[in-house]
Amino acid sequence: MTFERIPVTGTASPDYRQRLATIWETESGILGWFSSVDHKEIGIRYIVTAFVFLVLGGIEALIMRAQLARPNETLLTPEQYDQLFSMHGMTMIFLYAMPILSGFSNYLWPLLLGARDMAFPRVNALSYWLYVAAGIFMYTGFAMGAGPNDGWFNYVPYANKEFNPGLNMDFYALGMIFLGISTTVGSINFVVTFLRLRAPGMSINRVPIMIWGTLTASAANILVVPSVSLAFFMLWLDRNFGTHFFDVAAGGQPLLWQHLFWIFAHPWVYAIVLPAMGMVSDALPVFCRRPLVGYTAVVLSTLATMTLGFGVWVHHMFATGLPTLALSFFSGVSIIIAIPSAVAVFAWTLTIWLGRPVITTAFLFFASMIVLFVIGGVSGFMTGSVPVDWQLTDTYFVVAHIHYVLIGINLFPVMGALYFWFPKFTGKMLGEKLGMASFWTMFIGFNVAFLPMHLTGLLGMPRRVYTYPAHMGWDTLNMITTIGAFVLAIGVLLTFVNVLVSLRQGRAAGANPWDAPTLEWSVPSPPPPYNFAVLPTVASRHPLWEQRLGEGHGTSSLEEGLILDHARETIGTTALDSEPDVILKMPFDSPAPFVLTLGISAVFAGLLIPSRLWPLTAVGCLVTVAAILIWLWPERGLGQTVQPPSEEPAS
Ligand code: HEM
Ligand SMILES: [Cu+2]
Repeated sequence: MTFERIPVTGTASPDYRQRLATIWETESGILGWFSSVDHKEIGIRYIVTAFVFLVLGGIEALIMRAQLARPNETLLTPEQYDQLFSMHGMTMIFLYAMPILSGFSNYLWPLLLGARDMAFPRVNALSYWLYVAAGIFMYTGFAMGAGPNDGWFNYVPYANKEFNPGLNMDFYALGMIFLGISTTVGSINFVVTFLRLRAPGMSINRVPIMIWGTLTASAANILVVPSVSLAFFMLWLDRNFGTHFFDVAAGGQPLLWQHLFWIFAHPWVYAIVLPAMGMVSDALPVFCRRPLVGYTAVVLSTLATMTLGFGVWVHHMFATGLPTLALSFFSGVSIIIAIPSAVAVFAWTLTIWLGRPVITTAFLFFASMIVLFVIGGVSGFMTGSVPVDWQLTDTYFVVAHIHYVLIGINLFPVMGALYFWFPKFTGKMLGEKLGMASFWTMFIGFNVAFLPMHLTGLLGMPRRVYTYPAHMGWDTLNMITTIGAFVLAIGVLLTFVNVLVSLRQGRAAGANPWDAPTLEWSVPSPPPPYNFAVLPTVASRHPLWEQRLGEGHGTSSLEEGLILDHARETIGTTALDSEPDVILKMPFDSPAPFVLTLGISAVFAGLLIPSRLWPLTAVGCLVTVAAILIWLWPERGLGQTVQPPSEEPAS
């Protein structure tokens, strides 16, 4: 071993726990709140913030649906509609769907892996603050009547200064680069945490599938976010400094925008579904009282989906006049992706089939995802085929498809995950009666809203239009869709009510209310600030089910393990076999990530009108540098050579 200090093995005595609690606790009060780097705190904040954005995006959607309920409606002007559908898409995709999964992952990863925090707790806090700030930044534009108004895909030349002279696109372009920093640092944190912080014995074939989902999504983010950041940077230069990247008249290339955007945005679709699929793969089996069928196949299919996912972006560009040979290739790959997705669907179905499912709200949300995923998959198959897509593209069929995919395999599993992990987060159970009511209202409302949209699309109603003439055969279908949308919204609301009620008077949950097999259920609910008193040693994929399954011969050790209490410490392990390797010193709380975010926000605000606001940018740069200095200031307590206390055995 490469330890400078040999860690002690033992069990957790009460005063050892007490010592850990003092070391790990976040200071109370407002300063503590802005300084906390605890992954659980950050995870909850991510989840709450993302749900706030879900509500905002949902309200935007309902206003649109009110406008579209009847032909020739004049509730909204075309410009208002443009901003609403752009903000809705952008909010749902970038400020809800991805961050909500980051929230669950932030909270759950260290617990699932048997660690005390993420690899870089301060970076974790930074990614949260940057996300909030970028969200506020883009919504500031909207509040000023200058929100993005060319769709979340933001095609040039509509987005060029010539056709869009306001600040709308500058808010969006800068906001996206801003948010990209958050995503990138967050993703790097996940990858390093995966490589170094798994409990001793958790070799890569014992990692929960949710970890694989977030890991592949993070790896993808690191590869593709630069593409979209570059695109938005070029757009910002075109708009503010007279460059001509996307200007045909000067030899620029509008299609370049679409390539750079979709090289990012298609894999992004997997980034917002693979972690959700992972949550289902881990949680669904708990209710079936048996392990997931085909662990290895599902892990490999996760990796395969992501890998193929990089190669299909052109299916969003079938109608742009690219050479047919290219179209055939991208169409082929798009359709092949159905294979790994089907592997996951078969694994879940078989798990239910072979198990004895306990029907709870969480189970229903997870099981319904299978149905919705199949429907979304079939329509995806259709739009993946070039000649069919030529008919369907830019009709409501596509709107139906994206919502089956996004709501079906992001929102539904997220709701399920909320019912499943809420007891761990809060120590309280969510109510089952309200839960069931919420599920059925959502499920029925969703299908009433979006199933008929396939027909509306087949009948030729174009998407992104703010109204339509009467007697095209679309009137009734649109009215049904709008009613369904409101029912769906009521269903979501019921879960929020459930959360509020349960926080006050929910039934106490206990450590493991679902009798689940993974490590997060081995600690109290909610977990103590240090997560694990002794660091667990893992001998199988289901440490808490070993007795029952005869797996790993019951040799995981959760009561006795490494004792680390010299400061904030956790154990670093090797990448493949997870052998203990080093004692990692974790940072203390610090306001630096928050201050850094303020600095970066000022920089971006200044760049909105670069010619006039440069002093703001300059101040922002100074604050940023100062915050980095505070962040990096050497702290004695972090050194690996810190003096060991006296109980260290002489070995
Ligand atoms: C109550 C639930 C929802 C309703 C009623 C709804 C409704 C709509 C409507 C009316 C549009 C505009 C269609 C058009 O004019 O082309 C739209 C677009 C869109 N929605 Fe939703 N939506 C809902 C939830 C969601 C969720 C949860 C997500 C993602 C997680 C999402 C993602 C999108 C995206 C990406 C677009 C495309 C925007 C664009 O074309 O620029 N929606 N939705
Ligand atoms: Cu795609």
